[in-house]
Amino acid sequence: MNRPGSNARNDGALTRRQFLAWSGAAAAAWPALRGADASTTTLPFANGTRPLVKYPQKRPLIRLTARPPQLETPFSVFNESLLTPNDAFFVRYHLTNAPPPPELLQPDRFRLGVGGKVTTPLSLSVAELIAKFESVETVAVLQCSGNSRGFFEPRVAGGQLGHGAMGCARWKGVRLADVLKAAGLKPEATQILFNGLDTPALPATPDFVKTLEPDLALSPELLLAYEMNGEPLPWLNGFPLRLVIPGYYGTYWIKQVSEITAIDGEFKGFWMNPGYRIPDDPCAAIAPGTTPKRTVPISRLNVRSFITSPAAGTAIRTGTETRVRGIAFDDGHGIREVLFSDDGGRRWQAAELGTSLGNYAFREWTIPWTPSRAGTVTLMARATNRLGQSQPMEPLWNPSGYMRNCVEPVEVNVT
Ligand SMILES: Nc1nc2c(c(=O)[nH]1)N[C@H]1C(S)=C(S)[C@@H](COP(=O)(O)O)O[C@H]1N2
Ligand SMILES: [Mo]
Repeated sequence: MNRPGSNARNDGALTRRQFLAWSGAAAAAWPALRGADASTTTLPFANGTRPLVKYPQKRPLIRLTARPPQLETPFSVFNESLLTPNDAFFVRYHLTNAPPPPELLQPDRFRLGVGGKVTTPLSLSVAELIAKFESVETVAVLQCSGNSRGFFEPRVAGGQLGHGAMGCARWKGVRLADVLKAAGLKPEATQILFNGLDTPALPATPDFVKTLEPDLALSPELLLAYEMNGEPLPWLNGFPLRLVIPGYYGTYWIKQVSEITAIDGEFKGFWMNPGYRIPDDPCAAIAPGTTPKRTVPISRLNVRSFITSPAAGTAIRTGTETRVRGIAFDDGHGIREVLFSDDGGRRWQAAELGTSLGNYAFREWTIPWTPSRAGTVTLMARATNRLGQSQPMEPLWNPSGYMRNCVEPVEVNVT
């Protein structure tokens, strides 16, 4: 299948013909969208075997559920480049009728509506958004709240994900703040609601609606994005328009966003409460197996780092220099330091940080390493951001399996 807009004009708006070029096959696939099984892979925890499945515009990805599509990026992709390729970027939807069918996404049909407590309600096509508002770019990590949930002990309900529900992309779009200013938020607006075109199969299932406080929604960093890594968004990542909220968990990054509504009062929707809440505690953690007394909506990313090379289980020869490589990120303060240990965390050495693609991006780090003794060796990385926030050595626990950020040991075989 063609990418949407493989021949798109540089302004990101697709012509009707370009849209039809990719959407025909997508529309045919939609009624029974489940991808084509390629092979299987096994994530490193109990019941971790998953099919690798090929979806439209995607290379084979690790499938967690077929309907709605939940696809995870194979971890080796994070060793290939700092920007996660569009065809390898993870996919998460909640509702059965997702992604929305291509006919709803046609350039002459899709509209973004802005209404509620505003002085001037708007209804705009993507081309009109691009024509009326300045476009800007930002490189930012998108990570699901439940990334790495499969490693929780004791285990928790929810998608048993490895580390592949994250990715870093260059997003291009118009500023949400500019659009909200054009609509004119009324002073009584206390929350802004965001809804996409995906819908539940049953009326009893709550629609996926998320809210932001006006202060955050008016921050110049938030985008209504129409491009990802220089191309129109893939269908499964929100084509033709999605919200980008650098530094915040993916749950707020509404895809196929079609309705923005300013309200007074507090939205009571399921996906804000009880959905996507964390213990009201500085570490978002409680004693394993217990229930939190108070919860708050999940918000900003914590600090994480990963070793992407060598991969777990790699055989390495004593006395041979290898370059250990990995990535680190936080919620936008920026990574200050990554430390590396080859003895299970007793001694640490500073790794070298690569070029920064911006404070919200994956930051590459490397360190030369020459193993000196044979056997199973445990490698570790630990990042600290510019606020001094770092990663715990032991995992923290909460009942939804959110925000895992402990040091992730990688065992290699030195021969
Ligand atoms: N319309 C819509 N947008 C959505 C969701 C959804 O179910 N529907 N899921 C959210 C969640 S929880 C995540 S983690 C991100 C995932 O973005 P991706 O599929 O592009 O990786 O989308 C968010 N936006
Ligand atoms: Mo998510």
